[in-house]
Amino acid sequence: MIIKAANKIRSSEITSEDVFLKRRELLQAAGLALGATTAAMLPGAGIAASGDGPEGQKLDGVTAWADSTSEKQTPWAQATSYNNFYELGTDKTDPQKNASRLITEPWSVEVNGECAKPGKYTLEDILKPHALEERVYRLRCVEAWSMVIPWVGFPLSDLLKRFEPNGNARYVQFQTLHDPQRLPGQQYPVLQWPYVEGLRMDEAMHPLTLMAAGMYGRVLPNQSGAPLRLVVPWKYGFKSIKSIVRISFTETQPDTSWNLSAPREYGFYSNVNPTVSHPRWSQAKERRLDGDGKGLAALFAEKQETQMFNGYAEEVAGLYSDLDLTKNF
Ligand SMILES: Nc1nc2c(c(=O)[nH]1)N[C@H]1C(S)=C(S)[C@@H](COP(=O)(O)O)O[C@H]1N2
Ligand SMILES: [Mo]
Repeated sequence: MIIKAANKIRSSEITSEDVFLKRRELLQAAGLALGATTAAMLPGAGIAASGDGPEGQKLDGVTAWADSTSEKQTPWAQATSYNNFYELGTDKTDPQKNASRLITEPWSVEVNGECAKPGKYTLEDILKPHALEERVYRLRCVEAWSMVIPWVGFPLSDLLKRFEPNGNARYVQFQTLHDPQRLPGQQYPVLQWPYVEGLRMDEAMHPLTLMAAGMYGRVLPNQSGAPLRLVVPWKYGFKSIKSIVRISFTETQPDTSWNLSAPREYGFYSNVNPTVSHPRWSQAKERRLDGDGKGLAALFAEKQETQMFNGYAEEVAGLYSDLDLTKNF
């Protein structure tokens, strides 16, 4: 791969990066940037992946899902060094640097709201009844880059059914761990913490919606959202909330972090849609991160067309037949 000199990159290729560069400048101006050296090496069940190949505990008994994409996969080294996880820093390379701060043991998930089986479930309670599947999905960030990742998990619907949602449950909200020691980015007001996301109940119960506990055959590395994260492949990446500690069944549409932060730019639905531009940049194309570089080398990845619903239109378009997708973006 030819690495272009920075001054030869057309501005149209880097528009999406302006956003995070600007956020970093703002943070630095305020004296709030996360130092790369703040990450203390503390013990924990999760891992802070930093090498070239898959690291972490191997997951046993994983079966291959029949409908995985056969597109070239994002190499592990790239998938774990170019991340959005603002609780571990706002630069793409920060989550890897700060990953060891996130201690994931013990871990529990609180389930509440409109269901018959609310309560506090340990990670083991959550995982135990479910057979693990490997599903290779595309994940596309609203910043116009995408990856192809072999996730390991199980359908979210199988988990939600266990809590017996009642007739009032029309939505489900998810919340990330709130702990500024283990997630030091929460010491800075970049977003309202904790990070929250939500789905309509039919979206949550859709067979493509995955609760992931691993990737590349191993437990999730911390920067990827250990120990439990959502993967909603037809929606922009920010819907795929990481390090989940709470699941709430609600009657009304729940708050979501990016909608709270910038409602004009990020709607509740956030379906990947090449025909609806973000107010500040196009969504027609994406940089596919499937090369060999690490970290910011991703900025030079090849561009390709973005597909409606990220290529999952056949499966999910029917969920939105009653909605005007330019209004419900
Ligand atoms: N808690 C939390 N979850 C999050 C984020 C975040 O900042 N905090 N970023 C989101 C965004 S914008 C994207 S694109 C994906 C990135 O997932 P990846 O790092 O595994 O590629 O995580 C999403 N989940
Ligand atoms: Mo994103």
